[in-house]
Amino acid sequence: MAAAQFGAETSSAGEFVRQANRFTDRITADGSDGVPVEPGRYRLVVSKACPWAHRSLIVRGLLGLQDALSLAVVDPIRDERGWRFSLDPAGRDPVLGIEFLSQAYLARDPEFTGRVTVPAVVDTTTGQVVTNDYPTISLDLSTQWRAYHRSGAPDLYPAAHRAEIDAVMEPIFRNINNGVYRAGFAVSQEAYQHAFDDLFGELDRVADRLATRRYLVGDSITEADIRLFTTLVRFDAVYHGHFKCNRHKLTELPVLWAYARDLFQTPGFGDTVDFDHIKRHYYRTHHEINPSGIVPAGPDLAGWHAPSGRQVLGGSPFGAGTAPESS
Ligand SMILES: N[C@@H](CCC(=O)N[C@@H](CS)C(=O)NCC(=O)O)C(=O)O
Repeated sequence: MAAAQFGAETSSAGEFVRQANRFTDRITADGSDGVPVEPGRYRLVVSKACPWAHRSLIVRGLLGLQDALSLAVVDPIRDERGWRFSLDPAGRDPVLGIEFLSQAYLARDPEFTGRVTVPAVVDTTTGQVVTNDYPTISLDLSTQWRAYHRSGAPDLYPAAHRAEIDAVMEPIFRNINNGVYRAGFAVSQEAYQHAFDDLFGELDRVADRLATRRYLVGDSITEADIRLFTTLVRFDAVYHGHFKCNRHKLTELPVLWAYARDLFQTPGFGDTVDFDHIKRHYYRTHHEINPSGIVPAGPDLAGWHAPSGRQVLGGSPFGAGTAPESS
């Protein structure tokens, strides 16, 4: 949205400064934050276009939480009223009975004036949004919803590796996940260049790390890989052109391209990727940077299915767990 992207979230130096997440209640096993884990009570609202929402979609599927936590998917095209449930019959979410995600935000806080964002978790008993705090949504699915994980669910945030996972994820968030937005939404040449340098510097560092290890931390997939994947999978389709992140395409970075393909071909990853939603969302809703709204026809996606050759690095995707049946 114009006002948000080039107004409240733009610094005087022309940098994109992401708004803080407004609702941060945590749904916990012991209910310590007032909202206890309860199967069937909450609804995860995602856009398949959105990298932050995509994390929670992947985690929910890998952990087999589909029956415990239901899913609503918004239309990738926001209109001036924001995210819409226009993919659903009669344009309403069948569980929440609302047409716009903003209704759940306003049910929680009638004064809310920030950006209405996905992912969001809504309490179906009140119709109110509980949290839009994307970093904790996915981690809490791993740590707080254990009682409802499928048998064989992987441990995506293993206690023994948490410090390392957190340390690896921090610069990935700053320079890569949010870095592409900092490049794309910069409104000064300096701010753009800074974001661009941070982004490709970090991609180079991460590629070095992944040259000899199949996954970012330990021998199996963790939350860190999921967070990196959701940006990499969008890279050539949107960030390279639309956000001007064009030192290289992902397909020109051999280690990262093979790593991303390896994950894409892992059950629970590629089957959650919707390139149509991704492309239409970015190119058609960021009017300031793509006024024509033309959605590029490329890139050719066939390469995502080429073998990665990464198995030789060892490790196993789900550690002591098993692959999900379908996400
Ligand atoms: N909640 C975070 C991250 C989630 C986020 O930005 N989601 C995007 C989609 S990728 C969104 O919902 N944008 C709505 C808007 O810009 O109005 C934030 O506020 O920055």
